[in-house]
Amino acid sequence: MNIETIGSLTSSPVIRRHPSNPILTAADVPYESTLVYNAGVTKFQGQYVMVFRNDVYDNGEPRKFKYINLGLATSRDGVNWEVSPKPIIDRNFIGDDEVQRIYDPRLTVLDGRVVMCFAVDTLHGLRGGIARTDDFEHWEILCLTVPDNRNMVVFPEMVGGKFHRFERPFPVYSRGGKDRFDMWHSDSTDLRYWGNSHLVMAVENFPYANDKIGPGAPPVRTPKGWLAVIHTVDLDNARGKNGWEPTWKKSYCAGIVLLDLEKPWQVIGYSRQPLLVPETSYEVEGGMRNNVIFPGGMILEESGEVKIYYGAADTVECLAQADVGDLINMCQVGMVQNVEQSDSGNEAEKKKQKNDP
Ligand code: BMA
Repeated sequence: MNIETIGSLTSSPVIRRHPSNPILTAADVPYESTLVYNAGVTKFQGQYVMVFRNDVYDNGEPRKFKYINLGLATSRDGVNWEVSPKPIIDRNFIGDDEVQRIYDPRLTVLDGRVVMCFAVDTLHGLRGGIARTDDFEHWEILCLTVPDNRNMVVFPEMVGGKFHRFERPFPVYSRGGKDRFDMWHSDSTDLRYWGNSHLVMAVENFPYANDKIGPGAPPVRTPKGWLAVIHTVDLDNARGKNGWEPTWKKSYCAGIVLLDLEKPWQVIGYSRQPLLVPETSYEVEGGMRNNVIFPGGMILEESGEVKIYYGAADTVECLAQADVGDLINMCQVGMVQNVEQSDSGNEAEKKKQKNDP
């Protein structure tokens, strides 16, 4: 398969990795744990709350996968975390034998309650789940999509009388039979039934992605628009063994997008440069899958500081910070109206597909 390779990328100067990174690892977890990453993070009832993915391998040995569960951690400052004594969610969460794994949680506080999106691997495909809780103990399952869908994030408030979510389905036939996965939007009046779907952005819109894009953290409201962090993936067949994965050829970065406050499926602007690129040792070395930055939490502080939480190398959880004005400026440099209808995106895609036999 021919692909246009992306080449080397660098992180934006506006983003600062926290000096305490990684802020959560398996060593912080008081139960069986090998990899701690891809957490959802929010502020709830006066503290920071994190639900993290905990992968367990036999003796911590690569390729001896045992199970995944989700753990809970709380923090007063968003940097130092205390992990609850037991995991909170495992594959029995939904009460369906089809379910193999539940992972990649994202948290939104909506009407004073916590809404969690999560990925569900089943025997018949990957489903996107939405559940709601007040205490991280009792949950109400609201929605499970048909396959294949993943990376769902729910907005923190209703807009135009509707709930809103971003999601990342896996179209295959229409996208050349391979990864060309894009970010979509749907709305709902009850968080259970979703529709009115729109394409928000496609992989070919991003000069630094050639494989797929998807929602990262639930968007935050700013005066200029909804600010959303996304993940972007580039594939390079020249990449060899990378981490524990024998044939890992992908690299995951974070990107930043600004969306219309009233019509959150419409892109106002987005940066043509990545926000965060795998560069530090905990992102590029010794991980399960090196070169992965997978954002799942974004918090806008009153000071204007934005905290972005991300899984690094599918192994540890990290924090990066930026000023909200800088992130908005990055998007405004790349202003664009109605990306989903842009011909240039379609032309770029046609060109790429023509190059792929
Ligand atoms: C994605 C998901 C994430 C993971 C990433 C990189 O497709 O499976 O959970 O972090 O790949 O391995």
